[in-house]
Amino acid sequence: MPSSIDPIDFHGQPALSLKTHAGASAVVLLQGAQLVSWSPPDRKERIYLSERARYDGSVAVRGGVPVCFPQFAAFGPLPRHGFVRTLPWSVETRRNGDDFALVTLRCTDTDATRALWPHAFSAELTIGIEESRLDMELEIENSGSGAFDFAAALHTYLRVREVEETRIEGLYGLDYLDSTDEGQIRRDSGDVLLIEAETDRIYRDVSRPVLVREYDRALGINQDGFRDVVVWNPWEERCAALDDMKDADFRHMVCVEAAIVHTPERLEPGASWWGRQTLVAL
Ligand code: TA6
Repeated sequence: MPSSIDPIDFHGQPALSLKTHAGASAVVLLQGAQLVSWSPPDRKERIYLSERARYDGSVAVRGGVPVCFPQFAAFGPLPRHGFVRTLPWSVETRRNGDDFALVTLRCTDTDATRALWPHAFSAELTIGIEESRLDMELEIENSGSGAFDFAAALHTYLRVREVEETRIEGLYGLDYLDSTDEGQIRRDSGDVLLIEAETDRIYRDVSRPVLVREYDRALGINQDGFRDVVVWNPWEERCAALDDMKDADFRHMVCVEAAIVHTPERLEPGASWWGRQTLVAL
């Protein structure tokens, strides 16, 4: 079977199903251009998606890879994580060859977005799968007549078998903002990050790959253009307070996000920026 890209219905929402000859697959919702599933050729799912996620368009789907833009979290006056994660995106490009499948989705400003944030922009997300690799590239263009500043993230929810047995490597010596402790700036001093409590860290200026190791598999994560890495797990209490996540699900996920948060990016009229996150199943 050659690789393919097909429109599907995913919990009542329009989506695209990508498959490669080698057996890798991915599903991308048109709402938010949100990737909700990715498995490499071993067909083992690598992305966490909540069984209680809501698909009525009123909130972002819990899990997958929400796109955050032009604001991250509650660092500003806009809705949490900005507004593009709940907007309908259009399909711009689909390409597939023997061993890859790639789609580009796009969204632009509307009357509703300009009422919240008075700027003209276009956002394009290109998602590609090939062998054991997933690439997600976000491009933002300033299509208006004034400069703007923005924050952005690919808020990647990874599926792990048991979060307490997961080791995150590559963040040693880096400064991070600790959102669980009033935004204190701290320095990571362990060679491995273990998730054993609520964790919400925004690491600054990350230029090395991050490795997420489980006992019998690992995931390499690389990023370009994005400067920061966010690591999030809500742990027991906060997870129980989320009505779109099962109480015990904090054990089976950890977010490792490619982000621009510490220093927002400035875009002059006509200019564009891009950032990419690459996941490689090992
Ligand atoms: O990226 C971490 C974070 O900003 C956390 O603070 C946490 O709240 C999470 O994102 C999820 O945010 P959401 O608005 O999707 O519930």
